Amino acid sequence: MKRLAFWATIIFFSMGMLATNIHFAKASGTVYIRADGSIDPTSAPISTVDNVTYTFSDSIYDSIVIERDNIIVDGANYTVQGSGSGTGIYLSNRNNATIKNVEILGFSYGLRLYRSSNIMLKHDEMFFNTFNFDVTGGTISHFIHDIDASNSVNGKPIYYLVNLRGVSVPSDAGYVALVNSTDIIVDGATLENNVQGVLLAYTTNSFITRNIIVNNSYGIWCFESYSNVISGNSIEDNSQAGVSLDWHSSENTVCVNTVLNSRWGIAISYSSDNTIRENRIESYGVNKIGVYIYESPYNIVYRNDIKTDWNGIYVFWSPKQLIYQNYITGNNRGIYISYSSPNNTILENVFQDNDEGIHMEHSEYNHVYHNNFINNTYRHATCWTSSPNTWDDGYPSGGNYWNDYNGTDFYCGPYQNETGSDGIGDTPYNIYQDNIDNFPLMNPYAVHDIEIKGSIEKTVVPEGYSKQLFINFTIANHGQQAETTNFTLHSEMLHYNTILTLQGNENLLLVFALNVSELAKGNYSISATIMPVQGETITADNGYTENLVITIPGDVDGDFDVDIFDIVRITNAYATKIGDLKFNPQSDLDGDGVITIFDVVICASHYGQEDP
Ligand SMILES: [Ca+2]
Ligand SMILES: [Ca+2]
Ligand SMILES: [Ca+2]
Ligand SMILES: [Ca+2]
Repeated sequence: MKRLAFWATIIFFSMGMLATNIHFAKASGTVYIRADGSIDPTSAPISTVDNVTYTFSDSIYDSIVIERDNIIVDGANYTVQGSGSGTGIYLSNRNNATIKNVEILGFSYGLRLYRSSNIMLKHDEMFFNTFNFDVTGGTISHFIHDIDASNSVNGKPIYYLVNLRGVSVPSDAGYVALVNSTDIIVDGATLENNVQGVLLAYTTNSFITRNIIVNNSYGIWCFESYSNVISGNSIEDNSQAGVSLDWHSSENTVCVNTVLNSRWGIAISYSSDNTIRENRIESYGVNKIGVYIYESPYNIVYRNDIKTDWNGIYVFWSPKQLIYQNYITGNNRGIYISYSSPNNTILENVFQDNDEGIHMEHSEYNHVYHNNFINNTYRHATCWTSSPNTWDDGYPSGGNYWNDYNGTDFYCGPYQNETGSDGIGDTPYNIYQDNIDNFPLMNPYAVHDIEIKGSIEKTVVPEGYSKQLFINFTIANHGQQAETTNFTLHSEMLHYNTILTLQGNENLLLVFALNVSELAKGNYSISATIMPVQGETITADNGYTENLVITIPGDVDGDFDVDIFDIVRITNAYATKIGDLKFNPQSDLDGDGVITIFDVVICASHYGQEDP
């Protein structure tokens, strides 16, 4: 099908505006620029006089493989054209090469840089390749290249950012790479037909949002990249992974994305402490996995909707995941825990209409409780392990709800021998072989979980700041029923305490205006808590703390001096306003909601001051 689609595209294209550029010439065989400088075959329309600069004298209708370092390949605006397979130009383990003025089309892969360093691309155009562009490697030098926006994929510029901080990628991007960079925003681009839609290598604190990322091999590929946020993207039909967090890519957050039809919706490999939340992940077809966790401990997966024809969540060689409040439906196996994946905690999920809810193999000390197992057609859970896992949380907390449990509830107590019902079945539920839920729930488990999120207007505030400083709290009830909690705000400026009642699934907004004008220079802490409600297990999200710095006017980064770094922060956010992703509230020194020359003036007028 793929191939047919490709030719349909080419035919359409050949009837179009660039028809004269298309020649279906017979493939001539792969052309090599050999390590010794020779061109193989010698009949290829490439010439060199110094074995350094290689210039095309005609188009080439097959692949080119470059085996020599320290060269310049000048396509002289000719094309390298394939017939639907192979790679246009391939550089593997090369150093210091320039490829310029060439059009590459009609291959599976247009231009690939594999474990190569110091490559310059100029005026190269890749189009109508299944995957136009690819950069892959294993060390930082494999990603340090000089590739500017004169290069394009499908007519859109490549933005290949190296060693940058605090910039936004233009939304007309066709391919985006962030290398050894921090504080970068990729917002609103449509990225398609590359090996990576977005490549992050050695990149931190960056924000990938509201992009459409389709028909790549990897929608977003993160390598040695941490503390990035991937949020609100539409990630579809990427053949390998929608999002891949690979090789020491830790502490990233992947949230509120739609991830459809990839082999692995979200893949985590050799990486820890990532958060995967509130995504819709669906894939249809054999061997498709919603969330794939491979050799990666301590990731948190929650409140996702996961629906695949194979494994909803596949945990392989990975201990200590926390998987909760996911809606896992219609999978072959809802969660598949395999090969030495101990100590995972699985709670408060719904497993419905899967062939199997949970399938465990060779993995011990997993703890599964407070889940709802409903109409899983083959079996609710299967467990092939040498010792059983734990399927309840003791008494009276209880185990799971199994919709085919047919026991009764006339008794209570840890031995279920005292008169009076307690919502827990009087006899254990036999899950599989030695695996037993000692305290099966008589009714579906009802989630009790409230959460607080806070956001303060600015965290670095000039001494004597005369405006009110606003702090917002959103308090969410993730359960279906009303909850009552005690809210407490602690700060130097204000102590506040109140009882709150939230209806099922309600979000409540609390706004406080703090007066900070009297505060002396220094560090202050603001914290807020909501008291856990009855039956609440997830309590890490019941508190908020933020550090507030009162400092010299003009000090943007809060280190108690006014220097060039403060000026740079202002200029990085220059001309932005509240609501813009690049807006930095710390840079808005006069607090008028816009970063203007007046903020620069304040900074400049205190320039050189430091404290103490
Ligand atoms: Ca009972
Ligand atoms: Ca909570
Ligand atoms: Ca400073
Ligand atoms: Ca301002």
